[in-house]
Amino acid sequence: MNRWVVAAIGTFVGGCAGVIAGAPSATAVLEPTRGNTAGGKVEFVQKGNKVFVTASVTGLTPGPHGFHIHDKGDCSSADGTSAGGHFNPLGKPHGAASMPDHHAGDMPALLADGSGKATLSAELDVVTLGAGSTDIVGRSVIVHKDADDYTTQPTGNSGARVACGVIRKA
Ligand SMILES: [Cu+2]
Ligand SMILES: [Zn+2]
Repeated sequence: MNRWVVAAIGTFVGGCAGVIAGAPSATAVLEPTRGNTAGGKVEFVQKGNKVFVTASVTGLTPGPHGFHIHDKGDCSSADGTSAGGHFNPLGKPHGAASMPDHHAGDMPALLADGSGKATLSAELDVVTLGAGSTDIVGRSVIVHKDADDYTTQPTGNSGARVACGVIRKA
C-alpha cells in the first residue's frame, strides 16, 4: 500500500461523524434550563472558509427565538447565564448574521411552528472549528425565549435562556 492511500485512510477515520469525511465538525446537545422544555441538537461542519450549522429544536413556544453561540462552554447555572455573553472575539456590535457587522456568535433566529418545533440550516461566515480566535469548539449554543431584535446592544433583547448546550468536537 503506498503512503498516499495510508494518509487518506487516516483522514477518514479521524474525521469520524462529519457530513464530509475529514471535514472538521462539532455538536451541541441542547438541554432545557430550569423551568423550560426546549431541547435538541445543533451540528456544525466546516466547509472551506465557512461553517454550516444545522439545528433541530423542540419544546419551544411558537414563533421566533434568538439563537447564538455564547462565549463560555458552561451550561451549569439554572438560568444559562454561566454561558456568558455572545461569542465576540473580534469586538463587533450585536447584529443579524446577514449584516456586515455582527458578533461572531450571532446566528439566524429559530422559528418554531405551532407544535414548538424549529429547524434551521444556515451558513456562518466568521466562526471556525478547531483553530484560531474564532474557534467555537468549547463554547456554547443558547436558545432564547423571545425574538432577537438585532439592534439592542449587546444582547438583541431576546430574553431568558431556555436551552443551553456546550459545543464539542464531533
Ligand atoms: Cu444568546
Ligand atoms: Zn450578538
